Amino acid sequence: MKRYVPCIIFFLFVIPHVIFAQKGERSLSLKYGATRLEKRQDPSMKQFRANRLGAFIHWGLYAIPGGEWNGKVYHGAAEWLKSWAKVPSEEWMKLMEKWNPVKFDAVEWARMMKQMGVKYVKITTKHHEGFCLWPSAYTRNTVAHTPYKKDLLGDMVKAFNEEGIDVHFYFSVMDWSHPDWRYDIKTKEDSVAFSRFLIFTDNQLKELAKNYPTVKDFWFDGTWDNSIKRNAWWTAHVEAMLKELLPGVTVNSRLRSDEYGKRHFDSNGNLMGDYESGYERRLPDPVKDLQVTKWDWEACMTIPENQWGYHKDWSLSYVKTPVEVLDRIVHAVSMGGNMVVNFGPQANGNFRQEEKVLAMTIGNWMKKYGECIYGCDYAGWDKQDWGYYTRKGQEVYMVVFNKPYSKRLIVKSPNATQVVGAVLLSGERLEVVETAKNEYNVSMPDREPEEPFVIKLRIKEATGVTEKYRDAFI
Ligand code: FHN
Repeated sequence: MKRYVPCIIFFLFVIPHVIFAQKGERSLSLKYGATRLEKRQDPSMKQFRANRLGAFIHWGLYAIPGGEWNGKVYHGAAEWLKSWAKVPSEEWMKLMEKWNPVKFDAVEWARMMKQMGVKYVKITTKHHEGFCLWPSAYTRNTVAHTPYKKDLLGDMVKAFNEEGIDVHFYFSVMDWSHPDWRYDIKTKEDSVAFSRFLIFTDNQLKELAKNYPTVKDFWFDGTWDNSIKRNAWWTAHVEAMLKELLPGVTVNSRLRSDEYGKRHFDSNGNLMGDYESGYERRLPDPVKDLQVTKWDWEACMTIPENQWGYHKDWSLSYVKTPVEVLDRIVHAVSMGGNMVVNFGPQANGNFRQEEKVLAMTIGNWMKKYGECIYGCDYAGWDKQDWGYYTRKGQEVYMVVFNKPYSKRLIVKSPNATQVVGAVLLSGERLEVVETAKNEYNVSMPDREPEEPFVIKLRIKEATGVTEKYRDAFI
């Protein structure tokens, strides 16, 4: 009998916990799990949500080699070159001697981002390589010890803020160049070193919060290793520490682990941090994955298939067109998420031409149609093949990406919601024909736009269901 005791305990206690956890019901009492069950509704979080469109800037020493080391071009992400080419830290950090982005102009960057219509920019303060864009007092691996010397981060924060753009800090906890960084804690020595590393990281985070108090968000990365997962207390502590230092600040889910090593969502299935940050270079399915509309989330996207930092050869993978990037932006908003489009500036401080064109094209579209993005959310209407719905209060937007040969855009409204009119954002009216219960045809404009376009629906809610329709008896 004794032999079966562990099995009985497993089936009686562990399995039910796992099942409840998957349903997102509270069953385990967690010390380091989610701190709330609903979306945050304070002004800072509302602003984060309303912003909807952001830009990522991945900029660090990796921009100097641009994906090539000792004559060999590596296809992987350029910011991982140190790892692909197995470059020792001392050698990698010699790149600091060449860091001199003489063409960098923070004001120009901010103008470009403003023109693109982004409401916030996420800047890599420190990526996995360990090089800091600010003059940190806690390491030598900073911009202060390069020929450039000046505080790049400070200049960016100032310039972006002056354009009314919020600044978010990307921060990699994993630091390949710090002697105390560990992937796992296997020995007493690891444990001692890693404790020092966590103090070092706390100091850097406090320094960032203190020196750049207008920062609105911390976006953590490099937190997936066992060393961090075994220190769940620390992830909870960092979230609390930053929120105390910077009231209103938002923190992504990627920072957090609970005491069972569960990341993003705790062992009860509840979101940790303020918004989910697992959608990287991919998006939830707009029909099957509607559960994401229950929490805040933010996706990020590269323009080539997988290059965040500057890589000199973009021909090595597929490069998305501006319309494809736009499609992803609208897709995210239609499911209640934010989208962050990545840029990897060159080492001299210039953006590559393709990125400038993309930013300009998206910006021109946002100027005309941004009304269906900013402040918008999941509409709750069944997705149709022509594109996506977004919604702001009583305004329901159709964002049309695929023109139908029938010249009719099918709309299926939720129960007790009638469509009583449709207009282009220019004001031009479109014909609406009711075709069945809660089904309509909206006609295409006479002059069909040569770009994705937006139709605003006029709706009436809770006015009673039309009785003229009968379902078939089957
Ligand atoms: O390894 C990084 C990668 O270089 C890049 O910074 C992205 C951005 O989301 N995050 C990591 C991978 O998840």
